[in-house]
Amino acid sequence: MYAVLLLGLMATLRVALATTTHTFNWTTGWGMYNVDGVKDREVITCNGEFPWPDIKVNRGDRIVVYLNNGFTNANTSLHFHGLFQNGTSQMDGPPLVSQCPIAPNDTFIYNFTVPDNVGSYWYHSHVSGQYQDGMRGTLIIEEEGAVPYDYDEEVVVQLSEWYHDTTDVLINSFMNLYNPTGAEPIPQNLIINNTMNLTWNVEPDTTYLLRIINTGGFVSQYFWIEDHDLTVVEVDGVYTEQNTTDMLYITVAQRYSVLIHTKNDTSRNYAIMQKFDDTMLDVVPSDLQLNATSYMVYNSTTSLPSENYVDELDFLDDFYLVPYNKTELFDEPDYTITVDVAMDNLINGVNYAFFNNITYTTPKVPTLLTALSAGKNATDATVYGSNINAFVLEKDEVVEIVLNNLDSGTHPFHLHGHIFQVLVRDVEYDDTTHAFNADNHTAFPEYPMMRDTLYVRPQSNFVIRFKADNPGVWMFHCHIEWHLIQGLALILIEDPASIQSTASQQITENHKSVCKNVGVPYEGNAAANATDYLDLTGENIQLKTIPTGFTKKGIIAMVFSCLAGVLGLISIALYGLMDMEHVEEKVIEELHLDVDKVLAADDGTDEGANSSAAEKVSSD
Ligand SMILES: *[C@@H]1O[C@H](CO)[C@@H](O)[C@H](O)[C@H]1NC(C)=O
Ligand SMILES: *[C@@H]1O[C@H](CO)[C@@H](O)[C@H](O)[C@H]1NC(C)=O
Ligand SMILES: *[C@@H]1O[C@H](CO)[C@@H](O)[C@H](O)[C@H]1NC(C)=O
Ligand SMILES: *[C@@H]1O[C@H](CO)[C@@H](O)[C@H](O)[C@H]1NC(C)=O
Ligand SMILES: *[C@@H]1O[C@H](CO)[C@@H](O)[C@H](O)[C@H]1NC(C)=O
Ligand SMILES: *[C@@H]1O[C@H](CO)[C@@H](O)[C@H](O)[C@H]1NC(C)=O
Ligand SMILES: *[C@@H]1O[C@H](CO)[C@@H](O)[C@H](O)[C@H]1NC(C)=O
Ligand SMILES: *[C@@H]1O[C@H](CO)[C@@H](O)[C@H](O)[C@H]1NC(C)=O
Ligand SMILES: *[C@@H]1O[C@H](CO)[C@@H](O)[C@H](O)[C@H]1NC(C)=O
Ligand SMILES: *[C@@H]1O[C@H](CO)[C@@H](O)[C@H](O)[C@H]1NC(C)=O
Ligand SMILES: *[C@@H]1O[C@H](CO)[C@@H](O)[C@H](O)[C@H]1NC(C)=O
Ligand SMILES: *[C@@H]1O[C@H](CO)[C@@H](O)[C@H](O)[C@H]1NC(C)=O
Ligand SMILES: [Cu+2]
Repeated sequence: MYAVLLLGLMATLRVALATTTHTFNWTTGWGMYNVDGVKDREVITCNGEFPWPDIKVNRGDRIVVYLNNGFTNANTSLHFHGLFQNGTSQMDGPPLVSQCPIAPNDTFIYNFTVPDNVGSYWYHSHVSGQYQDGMRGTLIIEEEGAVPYDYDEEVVVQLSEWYHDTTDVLINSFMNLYNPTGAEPIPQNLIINNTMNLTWNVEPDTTYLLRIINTGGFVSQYFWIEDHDLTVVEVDGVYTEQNTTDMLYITVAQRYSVLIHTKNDTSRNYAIMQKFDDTMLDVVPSDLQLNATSYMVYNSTTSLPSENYVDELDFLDDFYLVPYNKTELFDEPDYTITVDVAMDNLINGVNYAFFNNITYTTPKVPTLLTALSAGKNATDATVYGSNINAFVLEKDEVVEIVLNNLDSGTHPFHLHGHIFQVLVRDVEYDDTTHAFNADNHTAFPEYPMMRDTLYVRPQSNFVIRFKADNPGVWMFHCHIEWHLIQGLALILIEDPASIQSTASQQITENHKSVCKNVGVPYEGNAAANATDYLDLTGENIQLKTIPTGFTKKGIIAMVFSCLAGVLGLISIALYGLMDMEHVEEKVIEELHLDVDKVLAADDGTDEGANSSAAEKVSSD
């Protein structure tokens, strides 16, 4: 008996010894940096420095981050992208989803282990565009022997786009009546490892595992290295069967690990290329460099290569990748969530993004804290509010999400707390929207690709499945930060009974105090009603839609008349309205109005329409 006890003790000890706690003490702030070598601007610093640190830990380790909000007038939070946070949903990061926002001068303690994730991840602020100002870093989780392929050296590389203005400034003009089409701000450059014109010194005849992480907030990038094969072995923390390609297409938030075997010949150097997916830009300014060149250097005494031209953007389609640990297609779903993605204007003229006509509007209590405090009512989606697209999932059920993109843009969707299988990613048709048809679709793969961020093509659709085996509150959202700000998110409340009954899911004392300091209740339904959870009186809801044709016209008319007044003051390129001659047509088209009717508009005596402005509509 003593022997058994001793053995048990030794086992415990071994686990304890093998597990390291990595403690970080980070304070946010602002500092002036010249990231792209072109312009000095304010960026978000970590303990006064930029960029934010890259983290490397081992599977099973504990990560503790003291995140001190050093901003004077903004809340903050941190999300660890791709981590399952199994049993620690409150450490996931999105404010008003899994935690209270952290007020200035306050500290949130992120405290969790990483038992279930191995591979390439990253962390970033989950508050209105802060990560695009630099509040982000890479996070690699290692495990001896986990990468099922041989390599000599591991190298991380971070890709992003870069703006010369801070996100605050950009949001003000983006979520604006004067930007009725919702044109996203155009970045100034593509950056790599928080710089440009990077030099990567390589050894000959060496196999590198290059972990490529797109920490950007908007555009997808093509990535290739002149005359070098890229052998994909990991996507989003999922090791795959090898697939060799010349070129990758990487959306924001996605990760690819590739094996690269260097040449024996050291007589010359090669171009590392990044290229904008310019189809995602509303306008392409003539001075925008669509492709950025960095250098793979074998020989530092010889010249650097020039840009590498390609005739065709022939990239690997991740749909066809096969996970190394082949997981069979999950069973028929127990629960199917079908969502339509659309962009439209609300009554204030601002362009929003919608899942099923609902633009995510923050509740008064973080959804996880509602789930923890709602008792038996936690299984009733009503308590989470009518404006967050709440779906309650049952323990271990197979969930399918069918996403129909009614919008003409590409969107990379990310699911927190899970990886998912990709059953369908439909092609793009010519200018017509097509929804997924359950009775007529391409065959589902036997061993579907699994990852945590997946793009949908314009006016097309995708179908994904996962198992609800991770109790918690998880966000599913477009990872284009502009679109998240426009409300393109839904919330999954997974197995609320288990959330309530698990000790590690209970709100920590630190979390409670963060809620108190920011003035957000930590109990109650979406309307902060902690006595009657089914009474949603006073909940936050979205603005009204534009009700009828004439009112729409009135709003557009108002936009035009105002535009005329402020044109001198605004940066036209920023709004994607370069081509002013056709701006009216563009707005009419984007607002889905009957063009003939509007252009042949009456003299402005219509109800609701301001007459001089309406004249402006019809006069051009
Ligand atoms: C974090 O650093 C700040 C500033 O140096 C210090 O005041 C604070 O005590 C530190 N917190 C922890 C938990 O180490
Ligand atoms: C990169 O090269 C461009 C073009 O030569 C230059 O304008 C820019 O300053 C460089 N940036 C850095 C960080 O070296
Ligand atoms: C934060 O703390 C500092 C020093 O204690 C104080 O001067 C400042 O007013 C505080 N700021 C806020 C927003 O509470
Ligand atoms: C982190 O969580 C562990 C497990 O609950 C706990 O023992 C430890 O004290 C926590 N650390 C901090 C800094 O809160
Ligand atoms: C990118 O930066 C990281 C450190 O932040 C470094 O370890 C890595 O080697 C760099 N990658 C390249 C290709 O230079
Ligand atoms: C490169 O050099 C190594 C020895 O350093 C040799 O084994 C290998 O065959 C060479 N590869 C090629 C393609 O020449
Ligand atoms: C590097 O390039 C220089 C200049 O072309 C050449 O003289 C030298 O031999 C090269 N070195 C190696 C190690 O290939
Ligand atoms: C790089 O961009 C320019 C336009 O900015 C384009 O003319 C050129 O073909 C691009 N190069 C590649 C490799 O696509
Ligand atoms: C590699 O990807 C291509 C699509 O780009 C696909 O046709 C092929 O089946 C894949 N092969 C493997 C082994 O994954
Ligand atoms: C494959 O699955 C086994 C058993 O679950 C696990 O130990 C291993 O790490 C997995 N390998 C990869 C590459 O995912
Ligand atoms: C969204 O609104 C449109 C127009 O009012 C309606 O036709 C459609 O059925 C709605 N979609 C959903 C999923 O509620
Ligand atoms: C979470 O942990 C439970 C066991 O505690 C396990 O059954 C489940 O598969 C885990 N989920 C994920 C997503 O790792
Ligand atoms: Cu999007």
